[in-house]
Amino acid sequence: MKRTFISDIKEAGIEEVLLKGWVHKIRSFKDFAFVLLRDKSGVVQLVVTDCEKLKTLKQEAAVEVLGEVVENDKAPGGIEVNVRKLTVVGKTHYELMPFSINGKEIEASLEKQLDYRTISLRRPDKRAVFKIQEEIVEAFRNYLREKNFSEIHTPKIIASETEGGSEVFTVNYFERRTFLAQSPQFYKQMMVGAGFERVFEIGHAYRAELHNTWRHLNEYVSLDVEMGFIKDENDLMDLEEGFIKHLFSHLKKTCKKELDRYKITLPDIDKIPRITLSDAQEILLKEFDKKSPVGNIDAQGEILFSKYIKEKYDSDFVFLTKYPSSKRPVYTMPDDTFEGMTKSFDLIYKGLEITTGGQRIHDYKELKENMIKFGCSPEDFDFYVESFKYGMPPHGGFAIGLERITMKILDLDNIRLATLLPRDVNRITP
Ligand code: AMO
Repeated sequence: MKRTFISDIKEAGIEEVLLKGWVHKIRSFKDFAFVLLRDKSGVVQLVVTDCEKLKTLKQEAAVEVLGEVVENDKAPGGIEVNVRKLTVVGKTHYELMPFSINGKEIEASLEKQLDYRTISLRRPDKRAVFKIQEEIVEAFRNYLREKNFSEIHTPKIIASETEGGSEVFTVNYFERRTFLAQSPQFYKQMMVGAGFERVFEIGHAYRAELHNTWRHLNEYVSLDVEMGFIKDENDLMDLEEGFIKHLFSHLKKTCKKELDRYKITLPDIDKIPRITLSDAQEILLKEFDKKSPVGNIDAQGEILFSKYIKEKYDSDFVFLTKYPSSKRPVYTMPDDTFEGMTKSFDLIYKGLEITTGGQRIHDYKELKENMIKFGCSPEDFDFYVESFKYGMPPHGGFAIGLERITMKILDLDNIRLATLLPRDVNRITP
């Protein structure tokens, strides 16, 4: 007999079903028990009358069930299954669960949830986060493929760092000291030049940052885009704005249950405001008496500025544009019209930076000069700089942090809750 997923029982309309899943909860009575069965798609009530079996049945055992579907208004979802045969196919070997997983709220600290990740993820509400995440990836992929972007996979063990700074992990690669990629930056640009023109990558990025905060991971998934033959950075912001619109309509279609579970109503996206960094800094000072660091706004500034944008434009998103050269990586295109500034941007969503992007320098000589100006020697990046000799088109791109956008869509208060198996300063297991 073919297995039926719980969410399909009603639609299948069959009377006899084979179900597989875990024992979510047992409510025993004198000569029967209501057993809630959970699979990846939902929970259904079973009526079990085999008292011998019930004596040994434990919560979270993996089981297979043959039974008859009957309607019952009082049962969750309006149906229940009268069990004819129940077989334990995965025994339990615990005395006490690390924490209860069938209550309304999880009663375990974040650290404990992460220590016992396979247990906390058994909760449908915790797993719902990753359904949303899966659909973000799906929307990213189908939006870009539809626009003629090619999906690429670039190395994560690399010979030289790309984003500057010291936040890079080293790896022993046979006799050599190498690094874990902080971003696919150089490779995505090179592939534009290699003739793919438009590329995207969904892959891990590594940051040896010591920040142990609610928004930082040491390993995260980067949704990267790079596009050739652009006019300027506005083409990139248009592309990302289009993606956000597409994403929200995709999630409304595919994740209704999950969004409802988190009480999230996604707004219709129209235009995302684009404001220069220097204007944003002025607004922060004027409206909130908030001073900003040179060439940036800090985490509290991002929160206050988002508040201002929400009130003024009714938007959860805002692009901050024109960051100074001194605060952007060496590959960033200077802006001729704005002394000392670059054609770059950040996207802030509900008070958190989720994207950095911009136009890149595409001229070989200009790139080399900028590297020297930045105090790094072009020879160290030969493999990258070399590819600019052969007609590199004007290009640019951006990257979205997958866990950050997931966290913000669901209003989670810690990025670890949007990470299957987080890596942070203290955590390297499970
Ligand atoms: P940037 O370094 O700003 O830019 O990273 C892009 C986006 O990646 C996410 N992110 C992180 N998420 C979780 N933990 C971290 N430690 C972390 N660091 C970054 C954020 C951020 O906005 N090469 C450029 C992108 C480009 O210009 O194409 C880059 O990597 O959401």
